[in-house]
Amino acid sequence: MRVLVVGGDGYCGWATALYLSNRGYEVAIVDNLIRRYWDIELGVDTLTPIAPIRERLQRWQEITGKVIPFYQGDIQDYSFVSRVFKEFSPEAVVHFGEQRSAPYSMIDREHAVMTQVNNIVGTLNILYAIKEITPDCHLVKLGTMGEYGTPNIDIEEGYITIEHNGRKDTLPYPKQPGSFYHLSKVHDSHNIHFACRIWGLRATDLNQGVVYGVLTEETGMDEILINRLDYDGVFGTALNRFCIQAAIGHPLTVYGRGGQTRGFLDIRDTVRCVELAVANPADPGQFRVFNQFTEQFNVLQLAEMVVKAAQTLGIKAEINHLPNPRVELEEHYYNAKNTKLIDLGLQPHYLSEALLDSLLNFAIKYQHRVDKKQILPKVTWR
Ligand code: NAD
Ligand code: USQ
Repeated sequence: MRVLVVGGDGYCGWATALYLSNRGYEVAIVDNLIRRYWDIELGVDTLTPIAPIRERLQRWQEITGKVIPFYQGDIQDYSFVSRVFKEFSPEAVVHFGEQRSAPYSMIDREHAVMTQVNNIVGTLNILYAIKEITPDCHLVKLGTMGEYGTPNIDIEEGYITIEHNGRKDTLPYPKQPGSFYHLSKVHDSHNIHFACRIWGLRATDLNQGVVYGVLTEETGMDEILINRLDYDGVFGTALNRFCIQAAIGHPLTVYGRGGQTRGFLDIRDTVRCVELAVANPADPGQFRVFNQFTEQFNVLQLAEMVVKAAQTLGIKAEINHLPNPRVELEEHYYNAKNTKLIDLGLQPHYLSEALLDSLLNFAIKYQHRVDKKQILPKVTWR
């Protein structure tokens, strides 16, 4: 099957492109490398030294004999998108190619506008390219668990059945996202749902939780294939940040009380979930939503697990409750469903001492690359 991985130079996209290629899918990558530019804009860098995309792909070919064509361009440019669709004729598109940091989207008006235009226009162009060029192609779109927010009722997978004034319907689950970034995902979901309804497109929205970890079978094959691992206050995410902070002796940055609960998953499960969605496509006209996470934790629990794992490596880590730079509930009910991917065959890698050890050791190996000035959060929501 021909699979186009949009955003294939990024954290989830790179791991997924190699995983699918290794399993015999014919993969091509689209990316405009803007993420590497955003790092430069912010003066931050990944913990791991990532090679230029063409060098990465060359190495992959040398090791496996598999060729992954690379299309460099911006999916906001429809002439570029349509050229790629005509040339590659994808049977599935896995779309990771967005600005994905909540803090980045909250820096100021320019960054909020840029995030929403980039994400919503890019996705719309992909929807039009599918409709006009490859109408049977299945869109697998990366959404986020953050679309739902933290409601005081159970979170369903995309839809909820409601009885109102004696009538009953199954409707899109209410959305209460927590940043202009998370809002861009809500807008995308509405556009994709609409395109499925009016044009009969097939799509799966993967509402992914926070991803952790860095190694997958493929990215661990060679130093040149190494994946990115962000630790800074804008692009770094909770558990990855805590491990790197512990490794360099920085107090763990729990925002506020730390009762914020989220869904989490190992990057090895990200790649598998995407494959499951690709291998089991939605029907024409169907807009499926899968909640893509394997476990729920609150951030204080995660920090405590990292402190404990660090101790066994002889590192004394401590937790610092910082004033929360975000506007979010710090104590709340949270119970999200996540059975659809399990039903398709996902066998989760649950968070373990072994994974924390490996992340801590990874961070120790590259600790000389950490810029301590980039750890504390600088962007506030207010
Ligand atoms: P990333 O920033 O590492 O990768 C995104 C890639 O998309 C980058 O290589 C970037 O250059 C590319 N890109 C962005 N805009 C583009 C455009 N207009 N045209 C072409 N390429 C473009 O992000 P990630 O962590 O790999 O996340 C990938 C997707 O998964 C995102 O949509 C994100 O919202 C979603 N997601 C990520 C996480 C997580 O914890 N990392 C969790 C849930 C959902
Ligand atoms: N947090 C801390 N300390 C930190 C970093 C974060 O306490 O040092 C807290 C945040 O306040 C928040 C929670 O941890 O309550 C998660 O924050 P995060 O930065 O790890 O993740 P988030 O901003 O939600 O965004 C990440 C990805 C995004 C994806 C989202 C999935 O960057 O692309 O959509 O995870 S979800 O959280 O399910 O919406």
